[in-house]
Amino acid sequence: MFDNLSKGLGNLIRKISTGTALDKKAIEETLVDLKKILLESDVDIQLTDKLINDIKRKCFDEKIPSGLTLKEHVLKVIYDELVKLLGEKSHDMSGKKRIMSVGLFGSGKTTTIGKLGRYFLKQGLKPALVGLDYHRPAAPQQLQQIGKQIGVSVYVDLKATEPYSVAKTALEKYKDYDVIIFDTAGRNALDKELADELKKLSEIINPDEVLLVIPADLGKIAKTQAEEFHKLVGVNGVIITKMDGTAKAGGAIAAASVTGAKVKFIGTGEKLENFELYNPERFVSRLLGLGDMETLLEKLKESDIKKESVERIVEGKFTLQDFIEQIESLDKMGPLQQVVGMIPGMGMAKIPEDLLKKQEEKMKAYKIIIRSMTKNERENPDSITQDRIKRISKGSGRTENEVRELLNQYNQTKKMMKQLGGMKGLQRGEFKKLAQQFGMKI
Ligand SMILES: Nc1nc2c(ncn2[C@@H]2O[C@H](COP(=O)(O)OP(=O)(O)OP(=O)(O)O)[C@@H](O)[C@H]2O)c(=O)[nH]1
Ligand SMILES: [Mg+2]
Repeated sequence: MFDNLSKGLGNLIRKISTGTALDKKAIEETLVDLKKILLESDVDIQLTDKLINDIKRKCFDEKIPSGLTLKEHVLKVIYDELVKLLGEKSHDMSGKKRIMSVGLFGSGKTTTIGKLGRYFLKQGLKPALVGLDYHRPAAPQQLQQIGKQIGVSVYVDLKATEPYSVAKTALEKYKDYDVIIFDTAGRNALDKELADELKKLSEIINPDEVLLVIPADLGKIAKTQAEEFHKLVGVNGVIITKMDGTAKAGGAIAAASVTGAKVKFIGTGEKLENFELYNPERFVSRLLGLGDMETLLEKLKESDIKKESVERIVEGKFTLQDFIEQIESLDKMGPLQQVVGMIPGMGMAKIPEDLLKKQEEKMKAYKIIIRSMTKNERENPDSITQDRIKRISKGSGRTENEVRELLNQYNQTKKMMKQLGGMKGLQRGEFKKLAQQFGMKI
């Protein structure tokens, strides 16, 4: 599925992650590749240019968020912008009772309605399907067949010549059902005949949701179609069908999204189970082929957790609890170094090597020691006397020297923090900025 787009983007991401240094030139080259990949997927040129410019601005002008390397930042920016291009949010269908499908000939409406019926059934709801296509011969029978396949009630009138009375009868018949899905007829184009029919049906049905069904191979043209149908009957959501077997899927989704229409589901094959709720984040992760991206996002979340302890550091308070948190996180990303790095003029500051180095054994020992301290001792390590050191050593099963070493490390770090806080040239504004980066309201 979405082979070309996925392969192209996957390669690009791999190139960034495994490549050596990432400088401005390398990022520019990457973006040239990205542009090519998007245009090949029939994403509109203006949308593509905007995306590339937004990525450039974020990569070159914005500060790298705490916890991320430049590479990770670039990956994250690309990921975010692609998600934005492809829809930003996912949307479910909860609480929608009367759903009307619209779309041109052969776009996949009837099949999609079967898929939707199956989807609601799986949600534990009681759906019904209503056939309103009395234009194309055998359309009602097609829907009946689909209903049988999924075990959902279908109402059609095989003798009907127009859809309006059928719609009225169905509304009455299924008034106690959870969801009623109406299958309308298609035409070659959104001509007057189709427009009149849909308008009239929309008045009778008074739908909670009008779903436009668009085949993915339309690519960027999907935009015009979405706009036209929206003007006519007010489209709430779009379903992009036939995502399988076209290189234009990305273009169609982007085009539909840009009209403000929400892509709600995607059809990924002829079978009724080839259907999924559309989630742009998951979709982009899949396109990019990322286990990596998930790890990256997790990492971002982790760096959020450290807000409080950084806040205390900035305030000049720094307890043993913070200390152990910092040591633990060094393992992952070294926030101490970053805190230092973000302070103007301190980018190159050297923090004692053995504090920054990953020292798993020592860390374990420190944790055990800190755990066997009282709360007061943890918060006021200066109060720890020789006697207490003895007791802590006994309680934790570590040597007195180790306890002293821990206290030394802590004091060194605290001193360093103080120095940083009192450094000349460290303007309040900049400090404020630093604090705000950690989400603090100052
Ligand atoms: N590969 C693939 N084929 C699909 C998908 N959805 C629908 N189709 C096929 O597209 C063709 C048209 O589907 P229909 O559901 O009949 O389309 P329609 O919009 O109801 O067509 P009309 O009622 O004639 O306007 C059928 O052969 C379907 O099997 C999909 O997601 N992937
Ligand atoms: Mg049909």
